[in-house]
Amino acid sequence: IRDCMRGRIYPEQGKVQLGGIKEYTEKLKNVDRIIIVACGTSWHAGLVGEYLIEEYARVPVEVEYASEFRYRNPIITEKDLVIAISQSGETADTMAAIELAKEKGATIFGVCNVVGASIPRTTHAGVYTHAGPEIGVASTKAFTAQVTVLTLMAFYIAQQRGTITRSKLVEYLTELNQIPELVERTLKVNDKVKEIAERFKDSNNCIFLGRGSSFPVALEGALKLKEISYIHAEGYPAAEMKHGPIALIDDAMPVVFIATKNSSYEKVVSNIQEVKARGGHVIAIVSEGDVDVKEMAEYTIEIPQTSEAFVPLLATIPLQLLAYHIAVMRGCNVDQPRNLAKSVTV
Ligand code: F1P
Repeated sequence: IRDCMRGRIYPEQGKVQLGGIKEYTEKLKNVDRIIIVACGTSWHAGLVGEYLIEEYARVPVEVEYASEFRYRNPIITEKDLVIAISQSGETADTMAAIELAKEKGATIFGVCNVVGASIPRTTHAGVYTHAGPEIGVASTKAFTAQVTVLTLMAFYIAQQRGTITRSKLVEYLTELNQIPELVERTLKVNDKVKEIAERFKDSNNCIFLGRGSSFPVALEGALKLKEISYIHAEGYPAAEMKHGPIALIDDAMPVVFIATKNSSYEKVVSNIQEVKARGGHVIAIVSEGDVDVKEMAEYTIEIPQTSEAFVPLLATIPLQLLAYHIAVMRGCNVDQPRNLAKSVTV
């Protein structure tokens, strides 16, 4: 996250500078719609991006699975801005989605990790994530870096369009600048997460629930568990639970909530009560010092309090650790999960 922000944010001046897209300032000022295309974990980062760009820059955003987008006949025009997100920069579905959008005249930005990979070579402009090499197949630090870049992009676009005041930017960027230290503090939850992993390592299923920008975090928590522990896991918006998934809750179901003290806290608390009433085992990611959820949940994991915009950067970490510890305890190879390739090039 630190490498990703270096030279790009100036908290005291309330300024974001993104050299890779600076030639497109006029485009960003006038753009009517942004389409984000990506696969897997990168798609989840895109959903966080949607939340941030709509919230701060007030531009409508659509987030599409590249693997689906490329095969349908989507409406794209030269007015659109397409942001392709990919850790490897080689994912065939994302490449094909870019080609399709390019043919229709859209402007394409890339958010990639591997410098000089195929995607950054084919896009018009872009921002690198600088997360360093991802050793394991499943994306982890790349996700955090992608979310950081998308946060910077949201503030950058907001700055160009005047949808955010300088004083608000000073406030947000000052907080963002402190996120690397808060991540270090968050990593201290490791022993607690290990204890939770020990308790639930033999589960066959797991549900992850969150609201707002924590919904993609729930999706990512579920994907990590699937990818490296081979446990069937699903992420849902917490409010969607009552429309179906609630039928799955019984005393064999662990349910992981992202329940930090942000705008939807009260609503998440009532979702926790609904799960508890059906015998589900509640594991909750909460803000430091939380009292209410602590009384209700079987396990809580405390993370530092932040503005809603930055919750995904912290809340994802305990979920990645949970998937990691469960995988190790089940004897799975966390770096080389079965059936998965680092770059899906077909
Ligand atoms: C997309 C992705 C990863 C996943 C796995 C397979 O890759 O779905 O998110 O962890 O490695 O590919 P990318 O386009 O971000 O490189």
